This record gives sequence, structure tokens and C-alpha cells, in this order.
Amino acid sequence: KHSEDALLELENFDLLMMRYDSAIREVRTKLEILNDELSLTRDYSPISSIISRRKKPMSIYQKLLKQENEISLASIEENLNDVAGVRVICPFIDDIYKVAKMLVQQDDITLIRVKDYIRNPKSNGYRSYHMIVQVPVFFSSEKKPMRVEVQIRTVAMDFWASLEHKMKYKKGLSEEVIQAITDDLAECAATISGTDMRMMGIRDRINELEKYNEITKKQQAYN
Ligand code: 0O2
Repeated sequence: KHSEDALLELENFDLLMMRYDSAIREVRTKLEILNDELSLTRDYSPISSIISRRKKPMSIYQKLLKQENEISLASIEENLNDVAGVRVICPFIDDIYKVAKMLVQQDDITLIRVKDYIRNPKSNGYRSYHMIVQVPVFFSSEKKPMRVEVQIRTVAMDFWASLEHKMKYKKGLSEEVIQAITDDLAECAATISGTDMRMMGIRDRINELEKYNEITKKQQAYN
């Protein structure tokens, strides 16, 4: 018998999972609307892509066990912040902060926690902006506040995190190999961070050129 069966056998486990799926949809829709609006009004998309996932019963079970928390629906809601996860990939670092602000200032969103691993990167080089938000979801006879973990990062940060994540779950690597890869990853994280900053600078220069061209065009038309 699988250990996660203890979860699956809980009454209304499916219902709780459906609620987390709904919360993911609410947050995704909010982000998609913001991106659609800005694409139209400013001709600029602060979001490149959105990925979402609901934590698998096995991972929920393992996390509760690890935290030495009881296996119950109430315990999941109380102790796990990342059953519903939305990952937002932005082109530039400043887009991350703009998107985070626009989401959090919506009056039905409650910000529970922020972890800014961009201003304070982890020692392995991990960078990303994490928020736990609470969003109300309307069901047939009640309104449920649901927690969603939102991770916001650039394309480059995401590229790095995917590869690092892959290594973390690889079994049978020797200490030596792990150390070498860890060092290499840390170096890449530093390069990526520098590149992300430079890319913003290049974007600003291009925008300024565009503005300058528009002004010159207007002046020429006037003359
Ligand atoms: P998975 O497999 O991605 O789901 P909490 O999770 O809230 O109880 P914690 O661990 O302090 O507490 O949360 P944190 O650090 O805000 O976010 C954890 C999640 O961020 C991880 O989820 C990863 O998705 C991501 N993350 C954090 N650190 C790293 C890192 O060093 N490398 C990579 N690649 N991702 C990281 P899970 O559940 O650990 O993993």
C-alpha cells in the first residue's frame, strides 16, 4: 500500500485539490489580464509565460511528514503554502517587481509572505521572487480564501533554476562531481545575474533611441 493513500483516503481530499486548482486559475487569470492590458496599451508584455502546477499527493504527504505535521485536510491548508503554485517568467528584472506590485495591489489579494531571492540570492546562486498570496474563490455555497505560491523570475533565472533542480534530484552522483557542478552553477548564476542587468540597460538604450527617432520625425514634419 502506498503511503500517500493515507491522503487520498481523507474525506473531501479531491474537493480540497479542486479548490487549489481553482485558486491557480484565479491567479493565472489575473496575471493574464494584466499582461493583455499592458500589451495593448503600452505595446509591451511584462510576462513571457506562466506555468502552474498543483503539488502531487505524494509530495504533499512527504512534506507534511518532514514537517512532522498531522495528515489531515486542515493541516494541509494550515501548514503548506505551495500546494497551488504559479510560476511567472518575465523578460526583465524590473518586470518582476512591476508584476508583483500589480498583483498584490488588487483588493481581493492578501499578501501573506515575500521572499526576495533576487535581492538576497541563496548561497547556491538561486534567484527568484517568491510570494505567498491568498485569493478568495467563490464556490456554490461559500467563499474560500486559498493560498497560492507565486514565483516570479526572468527567463535566465528560470533556465538556471531548471538545470539546478535537475541536479538536485539526480541520484548516485559522487561528492566530487556534485561539488564541481555546484561550483560551475554558482559561477553561471553570477554571469546570468550580470547579464540580466545588462539586458535592462540595452533595453533602455533601445527605448531611448526610439523616443529620439520619434521626436526627430515630428520635428522634421513640423519643418
Ligand atoms: P519543487 O519541487 O519545486 O516543488 P515553504 O515551501 O513555503 O514551506 P521554503 O522552502 O522556505 O518554505 O519556501 P521558498 O524557499 O520560498 O520556496 C521553495 C520553492 O522555491 C521550491 O519548492 C522551489 O520550487 C524553489 N526553490 C527554492 N530554492 C531553490 C533552489 O535552490 N533551487 C531551485 N531550483 N529551486 C528552488 P520545493 O517544494 O522545494 O520544490
